Amino acid sequence: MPFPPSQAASAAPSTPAHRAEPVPPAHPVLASQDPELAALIGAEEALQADTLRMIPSENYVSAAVLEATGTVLTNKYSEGYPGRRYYEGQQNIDPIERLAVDRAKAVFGVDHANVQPYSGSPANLAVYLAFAEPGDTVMGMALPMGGHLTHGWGVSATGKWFRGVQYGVRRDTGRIDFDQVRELALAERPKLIFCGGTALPRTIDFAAFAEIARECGAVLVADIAHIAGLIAGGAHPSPVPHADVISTTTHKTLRGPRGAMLMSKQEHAKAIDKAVFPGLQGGPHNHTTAAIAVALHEASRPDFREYAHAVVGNAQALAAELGERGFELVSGGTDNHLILIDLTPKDVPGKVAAKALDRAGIVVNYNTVPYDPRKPFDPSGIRIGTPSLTSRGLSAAHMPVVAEWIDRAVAAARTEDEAALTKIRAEVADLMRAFPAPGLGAATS
Ligand code: DSN
Repeated sequence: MPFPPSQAASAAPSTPAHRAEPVPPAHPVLASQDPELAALIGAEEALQADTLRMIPSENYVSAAVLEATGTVLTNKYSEGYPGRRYYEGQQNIDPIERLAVDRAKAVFGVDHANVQPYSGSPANLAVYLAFAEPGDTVMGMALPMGGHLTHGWGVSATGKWFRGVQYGVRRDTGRIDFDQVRELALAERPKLIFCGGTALPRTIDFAAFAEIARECGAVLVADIAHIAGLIAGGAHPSPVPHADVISTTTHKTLRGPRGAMLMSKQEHAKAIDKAVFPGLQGGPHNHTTAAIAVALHEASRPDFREYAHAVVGNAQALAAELGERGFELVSGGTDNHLILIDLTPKDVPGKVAAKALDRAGIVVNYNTVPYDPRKPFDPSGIRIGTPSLTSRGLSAAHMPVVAEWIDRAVAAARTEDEAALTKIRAEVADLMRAFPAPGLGAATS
């Protein structure tokens, strides 16, 4: 579901490009004091308003989340935790952090929540610090299979300082190979097993991972960064009570500010807190903490459940349309918010397609596909998702035209038809004008 009207920026016009009146600047103080920067922010607002944003890890936050992010809370140092700080003047900060923690516990049904990690990678690093020693074996999904850098991949600190062993998906189904996960886990006895990732279009079987982790004595970490909003909205099964630790960013499907949280069973609470501060970080970003609290409040409402289900419904409708147009979808479709497309049969490399789609006003990222013969910087696929367009109110009824645009843009990429891309861009902007972006101000378009 789109944001209710009260959550969209009140100044957001429905047809901004057609206004005759001069548009007042969205950030008047910034515009007068630093026009160069204000112009860049204004241009980004216009870009986010006019384009079809389909990077599955992106979204639009509400005006309320945006407001909380831009507050005086950024002025304050608060090393420590509520009631146990190393700085004075925490009269307002402590209740703000407690609110965020309590809301996280309620939304996800967990014993413990830490809302201080700066983002997903530091959150995951804190998990290593809490449960492993340098050189220990850890296990996660290989990055080119859909995992994440911080799940022990070689170029990341987690793969340099720990011994990463990596599982993947089956070549025939594109789904996680649980026989391999189990064999590897029992042979290698990792301290940590990560499940979750960045390019997994299918439901994660947390119970199956938990059984394997139990068998080999590992701590199971569910990295739900991509699907946190779907879980909060009941559109994906929860890792509770299967995972020992849950790691998530707050800015993807959860629709909060750029930040992260670690959640756990009570027995791990102390270890997690100690690892985040003082183990890894200094003062928390209080403006982010406040905005996380706002986002969690929004995520607890019935309309968020509708939104989460609509994200999945839109992705499935789009996958079906793309399938009919001959696109090869990894695993054959999607259960969640993202679709991974292998463009090999379309004879267009992922990067070429992503850049052409960008010129057509459809913003995606190029991505490796499982068993990709091409290099990560020039892979075979693109990754697309529906969180942002769902936040703007697009429904399954719009997915045929979205699929058609993608199809036409990929064909234009192959034939280097710039005019076709320009035409699609105009059509995209036209549709997006009817769906004002939540959170964006008066300077859009
Ligand atoms: N960069 C994020 C993504 O796009 O999936 C993961 O950290």
